[in-house]
Amino acid sequence: MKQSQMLIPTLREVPADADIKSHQLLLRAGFIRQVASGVYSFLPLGKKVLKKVEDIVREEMDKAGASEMLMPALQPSELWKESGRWYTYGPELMRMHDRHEREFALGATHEEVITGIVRDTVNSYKKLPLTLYQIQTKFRDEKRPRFGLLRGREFVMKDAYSFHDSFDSLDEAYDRMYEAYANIFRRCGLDFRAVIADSGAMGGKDTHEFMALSEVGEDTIAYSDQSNYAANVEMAPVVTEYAQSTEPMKELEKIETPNQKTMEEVAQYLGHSVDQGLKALMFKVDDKFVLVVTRGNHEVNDIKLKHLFDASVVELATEEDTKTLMGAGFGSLGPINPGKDVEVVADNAVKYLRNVSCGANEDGYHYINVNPERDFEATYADLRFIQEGDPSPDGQGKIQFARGIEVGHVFKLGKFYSDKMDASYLDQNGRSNSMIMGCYGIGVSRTVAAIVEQYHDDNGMTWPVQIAPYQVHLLALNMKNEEQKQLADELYTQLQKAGVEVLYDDRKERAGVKFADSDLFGIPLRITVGKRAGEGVVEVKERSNGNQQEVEKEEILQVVNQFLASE
Ligand code: 9G3
Repeated sequence: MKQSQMLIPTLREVPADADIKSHQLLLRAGFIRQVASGVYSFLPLGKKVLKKVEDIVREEMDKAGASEMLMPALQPSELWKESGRWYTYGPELMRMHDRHEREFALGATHEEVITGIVRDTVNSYKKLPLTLYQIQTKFRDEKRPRFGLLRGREFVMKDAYSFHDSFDSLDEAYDRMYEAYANIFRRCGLDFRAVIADSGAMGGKDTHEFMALSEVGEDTIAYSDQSNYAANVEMAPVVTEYAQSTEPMKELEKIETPNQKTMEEVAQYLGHSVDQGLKALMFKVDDKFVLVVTRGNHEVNDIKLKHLFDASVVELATEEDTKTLMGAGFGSLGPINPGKDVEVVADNAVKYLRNVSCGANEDGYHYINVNPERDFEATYADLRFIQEGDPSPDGQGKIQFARGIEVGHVFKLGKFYSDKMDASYLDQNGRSNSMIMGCYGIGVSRTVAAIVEQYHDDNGMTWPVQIAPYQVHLLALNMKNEEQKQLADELYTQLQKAGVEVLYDDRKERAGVKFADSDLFGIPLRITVGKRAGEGVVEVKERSNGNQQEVEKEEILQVVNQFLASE
């Protein structure tokens, strides 16, 4: 394609609100353009890349036995009322009325729509298993869209759904999808980990997230330094064996600790390290109030708390509720004589401690010489976030942290939707059963940004060849010079005929502008027609490593094919 005929509005300056590389570079290189907060257009070069990722996804989905379809973004509220999610989702679910005042959701995901279709069209075990997928635009009204394509309000997702008459069949589909995802992200050139994840509000049990490693990722991965164990930090169980402290128990004492609020302040005031103090936080777990006790140096893992109570909503209680229940504010809470309507749970790391401190449930007072086995009742459980250095849950090595961008998520849904929406089938005994489901998502537009996060340098993007918008960037440095123009035109025609994807910079621009744009776009191989055009000699340069060589025009096709074959 000739650049003189394309729209590639490059920007000199980085937009103020773009504070990660992928957002900055995709905007500056004219690959995307913001229309509204969290809403982007894909301009020609960006669209080319998006399509490359989609085509890889399509190939692997088809290979995994899934059939592509396309569902509407406009979803009648009736379906979401059947699943109950019309009422459980808040402002994130974009809703609208049509001209007849009928209510619709703009599709954030398609469990309801696909279950509605399969319920009405599949009624026998003979028709199962069935895996369907689409690549489609999703709408989620994020409160704080940010990081460009990484967290948008309209984005491209591949979502697949599978239907089964047994959990074994679901396991098979799940494993095939898992494998397909690994192929997809490998072919996209991503450095990724599949991590054990939390199924969130989706119900179901097993789920894995595919995380592209990146410092700007919003998720934290806990992985073993000696095995391939990896989990979203929310899910990683703590398997540390705690030993009973052998320190003799001292007499419990109540100490005045005026204006000492934080764990650090109290520990310093009482002259002990933070991990010798108990932290007590009040949570609202569904409609119950729960005081969660951990060591001062640990953090409460609210996902583990949610699973402990099998709750739907877990949030910190307000200070007001806390004062009413406990007679004290946040900085003075403790498990000794808690409010009567408060359930006390404690992390396993607390159980065998001796002579620690905790809030006295009286503002400005703490207890010292607190001994859990003697001084308070609590239900013990694994309630803290795992920390770096903790033993890996698989018993091999120690846990390290990394940050990741969630680019894929696979779920075993079970009967969550088929029960609610009566998607049933007759088994071989003629009995009616709810179908068993799986669902599998890839953030396609998010994957584009994740690739840029892993493939860029100070001058711009450095696309892997299989994802790049074009394979070759052909620059004629001076289009007014007849020799250069002629040689460039000739090479352009020859490369296109050979099926090479060529972007031809035939603009009447200065060489410096052309080189800077070329570095920014990140097309893997650059051919520059310049001063030695008259001798039929051009320069070939690899974008990723800067290797360059002078090449006779007769050798060009062979050099290009050799490069493409080697990537
Ligand atoms: C909503 C809104 C946001 C949502 C959802 C629904 C996330 C929602 C989870 C999923 C699960 C799977 C199929 C593909 C793979 C992921 N955010 N999820 O269901 F209404 Cl506003 O989307 N869906």
